[in-house]
This record gives sequence, C-alpha cells and structure tokens, in this order.
Amino acid sequence: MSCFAGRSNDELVGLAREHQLGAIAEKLLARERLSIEDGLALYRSPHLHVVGALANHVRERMHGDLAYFNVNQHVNYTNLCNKLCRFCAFQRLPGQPGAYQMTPDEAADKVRAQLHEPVTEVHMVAGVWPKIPYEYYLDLLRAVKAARPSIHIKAFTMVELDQIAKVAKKPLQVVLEELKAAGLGSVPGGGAEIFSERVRAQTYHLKISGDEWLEIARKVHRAGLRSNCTMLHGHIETVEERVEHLDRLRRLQDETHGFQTYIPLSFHPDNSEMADVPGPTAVDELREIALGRLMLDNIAHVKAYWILMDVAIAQLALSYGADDVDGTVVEERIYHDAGATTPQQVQRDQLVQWILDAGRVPVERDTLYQVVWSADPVRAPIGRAAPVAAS
Ligand code: V47
Repeated sequence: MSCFAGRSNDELVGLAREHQLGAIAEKLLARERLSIEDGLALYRSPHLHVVGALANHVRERMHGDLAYFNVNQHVNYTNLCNKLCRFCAFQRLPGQPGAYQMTPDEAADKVRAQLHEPVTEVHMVAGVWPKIPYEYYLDLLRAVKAARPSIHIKAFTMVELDQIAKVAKKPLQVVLEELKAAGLGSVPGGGAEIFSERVRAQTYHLKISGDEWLEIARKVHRAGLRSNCTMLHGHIETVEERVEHLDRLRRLQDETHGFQTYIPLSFHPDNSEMADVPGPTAVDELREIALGRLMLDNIAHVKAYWILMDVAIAQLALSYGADDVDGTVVEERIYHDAGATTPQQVQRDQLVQWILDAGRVPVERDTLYQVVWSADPVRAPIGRAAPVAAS
C-alpha cells in the first residue's frame, strides 16, 4: 500500500487547498489537462508531499497498485562518440583509455552469456561514431537476434538514428524499415536531454536539437515503432525549461501516441566536464517523477530507473507517480562511468522483493507491456496488455 493511500477525493482536494494547490487538484479530479502555469506551480511548491499525493492519485487511477518491471540486459556497443556532451562520462575518442567498440559478434556474446536467464529485452545504445558503417548496425541487430531469437531489441536513441540515416545516405523512413527487418523492435528514450536551445548551446551543442529529436521520434512512431522519452534534469536547466520540455513531449504524444514510458534522468556529475554541478537531490528526483505523471496525461507509464535513482528512492517513487522500475539490466555502463553507486545488475527475485517492500504488486512485463508474470493474475492477467490508456 502506498504511503498516500486511503485518502478520499475530498480529503485530497482539502489537503491541496491548504497548500495552495486546490485548483490543480480539482482539475486532476476532473481529468483536465494541466497548463504550463500549473506545471510551474507544482515545481515551485515547497510541499512535495502534496505534489506527491496528487501524482499518486493519478498513478493509482491508471494502474492501481501494480508496479511493472522487466527482465532485460543492457549492451552499450561502443563508447566512441563525437558529440562531446559536457555532462557525459561515458564517451571516448579513439585512443583514449577505455575506448571500445564491440563487433556484432561480441555484442551477441553478451546476449548469449545470459541465455540461462529469462531475459526478454536487450536495451542497446551507445555513442555516435560516424566511421561506423551502416552495415554494422544491421549486422548488430541480426547477430543479437540470431543469438536469442525470442529477444525484443530496444535500440538506438533518436541521436543514433540520426547518425545511422546519415551514414546510410538514405531517408530515415527507409532506414527504419531496414532496421526493423533486421530485428529492431522499439526505440529507447535517451538523447532528448532538455529541449532548451539555451542549455544545448552551453552543454551539448554538437547533438541534434530538440526539434530534430522530436521530428525523428515522430518518424519512428509513424513507422509503427513504439519509443520511450526522457528528460535529463538536475544540471543547469530552469523549471521553465523543464515544463516546456514536458509540454513538447505531451504535444507530440497527442499527435502520434507512440510514447510508452517517460523516464526522468537525474544528472550524475562524476567524471564529466560538469563535475562541479551538484546534481539533483532525492527530493528533486521525486518531484520529477511526480511532475512527469501529472503533466504527461497522455503517456501511460512513468519509470523510476533504479540504477540512477538508488533503490530506496526508486521504491519511494512508486508512491510519487511512478509505476515502473526498469529491469534487471545486467551490465550498466553510462551511469556507472558517471559515479552511480548502485549495483550494475539485479536478480529478478530481488527486483520483485524491492517492489513488494515498497507496498506495490510486482508485474513482469515485456517491452511492449504484455504481462509475462504477475503477483496478482486477477488484476494483471498473464498474456494481457497492461493499460496504455491516458489518465
Ligand atoms: O541519452 C548520459 C543520459 C541517457 C549522463 O528508454 C546521463 O527505457 C545523467 O536514455 N548523468 C541514456 N544522464 C539512458 C537512457 C535510458 C535509461 C533507462 C531506460 C531507458 C528506456 C532509457 O542517459 C543518455 C543521456 O540522456 N546520460 N550521461 C549523466 N552523466
């Protein structure tokens, strides 16, 4: 049971009124969309517990007390990257210590090494390196699929897709069809950072712009692929820029309905050029989860990625708007290069226990939210699709 459970609608509105959030609570109960001004008020409210109670209300209206996870593994096929983002500790140039690029077969070996585990998804993302030929990406997908034919490949951020289409010298729509034929099943949410041009100019000016990220996501969704979406927070962005980012995701979702899950990504400063920035606190992380749930009324799932939030905060986030914690992961590099102190992987049973300890009902899903296993097969029947409806 959530720490906010057991409150009637009237009590929730009463609590919100006492803390100057009454009008927002009324809108939420009437299922009305929150405005940019509402988003700003929620970011600026000193009463995190009230913001959390509102987000939890919406989360429980959508998902009850179910909490989703999957059995997945990450494969970061190269850390070679020419984008030189100042927040990133993972990127390398050729010849730098630790630089690597896996062959397709080496990536497939990582998948073969987990054949004894019930892995349903491989999450494959990496740096952007223009010398990698187009055939490499197709071979990578084919090799992983050959290693484990049942696996769902969630791969290539919008930033990588931009580079892949450039090196292929083909329109993205054609490239997406070829990647799908080679095994691509869906697209992860990374690389969006924060859409503000101000922040991009100071922090990742070589990366595609927010407009370009959204346009590629539009094409991905039109190609029939689902994707996730993210926001990198806790660096130099303002609350106005965060609300604008969420609103732009929401507007694209109105158009395509292609986003499955929103994941706020907390900035990890260690070993990056921005090591002097303190990064977000636990309070900031919980607020981002809550704001995601409250503003993104048309995206079904909000993920508390335990690898970057720490397990205890991810557990708490399940009562602040999140309904998903990602998966077993197996070998995480991006956040561990940036100082994450969480384990690099977790066993499935441990993940189930973390969710139970947080007072939620664990449900194993596949990448597209079909229920694989459920602690409550009546409310979340195996084989059925988890809700993907709006709030
Ligand atoms: O694109 C890189 C971010 C992203 C740092 O779709 C950093 O299910 C914080 O997108 N501090 C990759 N963030 C991770 C990602 C993701 C993770 C889990 C699940 C899903 C999903 C997607 O991480 C990058 C970049 O935006 N990032 N370095 C850093 N130092």
